[in-house]
Amino acid sequence: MAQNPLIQNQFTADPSVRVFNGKIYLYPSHDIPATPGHGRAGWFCMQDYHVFSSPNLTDWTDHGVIVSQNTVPWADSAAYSMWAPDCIERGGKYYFYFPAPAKSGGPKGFSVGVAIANEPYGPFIPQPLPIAGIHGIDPNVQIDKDGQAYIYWAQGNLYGAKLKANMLELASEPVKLEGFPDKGLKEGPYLFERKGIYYMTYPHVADKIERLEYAMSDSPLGPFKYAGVLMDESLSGCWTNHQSVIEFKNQWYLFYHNDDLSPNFDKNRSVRADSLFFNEDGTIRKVIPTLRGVGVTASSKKIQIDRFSAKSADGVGVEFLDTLNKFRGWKTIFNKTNSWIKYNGVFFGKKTAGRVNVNACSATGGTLLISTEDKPGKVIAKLVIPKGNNWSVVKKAVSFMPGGVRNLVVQLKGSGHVEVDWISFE
Ligand code: FUB
Repeated sequence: MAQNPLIQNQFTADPSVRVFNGKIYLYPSHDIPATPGHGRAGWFCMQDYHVFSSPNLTDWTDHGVIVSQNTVPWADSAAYSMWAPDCIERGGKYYFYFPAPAKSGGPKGFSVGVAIANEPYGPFIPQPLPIAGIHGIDPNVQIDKDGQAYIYWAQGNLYGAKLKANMLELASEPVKLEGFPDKGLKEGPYLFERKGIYYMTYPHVADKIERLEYAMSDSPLGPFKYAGVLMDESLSGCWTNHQSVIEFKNQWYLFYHNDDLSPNFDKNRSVRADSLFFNEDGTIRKVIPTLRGVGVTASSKKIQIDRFSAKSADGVGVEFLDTLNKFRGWKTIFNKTNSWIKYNGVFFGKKTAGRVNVNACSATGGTLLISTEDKPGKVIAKLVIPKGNNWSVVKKAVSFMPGGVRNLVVQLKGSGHVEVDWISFE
C-alpha cells in the first residue's frame, strides 16, 4: 500500500526507517491485541518485530519476524513489551536495537538489546545480554561523519552516550541531553544530521498527548536548542506518536504513527509517512498529516480514493468497509450532487486508450465523473453505477487516457448515494 497507513494488514508503530543499498527499510514495533494470558488488556502488547522494505515508498514487502521475545536470551518472554526499535549498518553488518524488560533476576525496567545480521532483513542473531549501562526505552543509533557511533534512548527525558566500534558497548558515560522542554514526558529520540546541523526529533507531552518536536545542535550530544513542533497532536487523539526522518532520492520524509486501523484503541497503531521540507535557515516546516501519504500510485493498481488528497466540504465521507474487519480498509461515500474527492500522484503509462474500473455499490444508483485536476479538468470517463445492494466492478471505456503523473478527481453528478472502494485503469 502506498497510502497512509503504509501497512494495512497488521498493526505497526514507532517507525524507524533507514535507506540501505538504495532501498527503504522500515523497522516498526508490532502492536497486537492482548488476549487472556498474553499481554495486559488495555495496554501495549508487542511480542516481536517484523521488517518491511520498499524500493519506491509505494510497494512494501514484509520480510516477516526478525526478533521475538521468545528468542532473546535475556528478555522476559511473558512481558509483551518489545517497544520502539532501531537498526543501523556498520561494516556490512546490521545492528538491530530494541528495548525489552529482562527476565527476573536481571535489571529492573527496560533494557536495550542488540541483534546482528548480515542483511537488513536478517536473520538477526540476538546478543546474549543487553547493553550494560542503559536503562530505558526507544534506542536510536547514529554514526557521525568521523565514524563515531552514538546511542540515544529515553527514560522520561532523553539520554545519549558514545558507542564503541563494536556497536555493543557504551564508550562514554550516559548523559542527560540538554535543551529540551523541562516539563512533560519526552521519549522516542531520533537524531539525524543535515548540512552540519544535528536534529534531535522526539515526541513530547506538552499538553495532554504527544506531539512531535525537534531541537538543533552543532554536536551529536548537544547541547540542543529547542526549535519547534514537527507535527501537532493527533486529531484522532492517539496518545503516542513516534518518528524517524530520512532522505530518499532528494526528498525528505517523516515517518510517524497514528491509530487509523484501530480508532477506538490507540495502543494498536499504524505507521504513516509524509513529505518533510526545510526552510532556508535549516528549520523544519511543520508536517501536516495526510491520508494520501507519499509515493506515486500506478494507474493499474487499485487506487484507494478514500486515502484522498482533498475533498469537498460536504457530501463526501470515508468509512470502514467492514467495521468487524478494519484491515479490509475504507470506502468513499458520495451523497450530495457535485461532491468530489481528489487523489494526487497517479502514474499513467503511454497508453492512449483503455478503460476505467470502479468497484462500487449504490443503493440508489448514480453517476460518477472521473477527470484529471488540470484546468479545465479533462474528463476521463462518466460512469453509471447501477442501483443495487452488492459491490460490483463497473467498467467503462475512457474518453481520454491521461499520460504521466496526474491528480484525479472523482465527482458525483446528480443525486444519489454511491460508495466506492477503489478505481483502476487498464
Ligand atoms: O510503542 C511503545 C511505546 O510507545 C514506544 O516505545 C514509545 O515511543 C511510544 O510510541
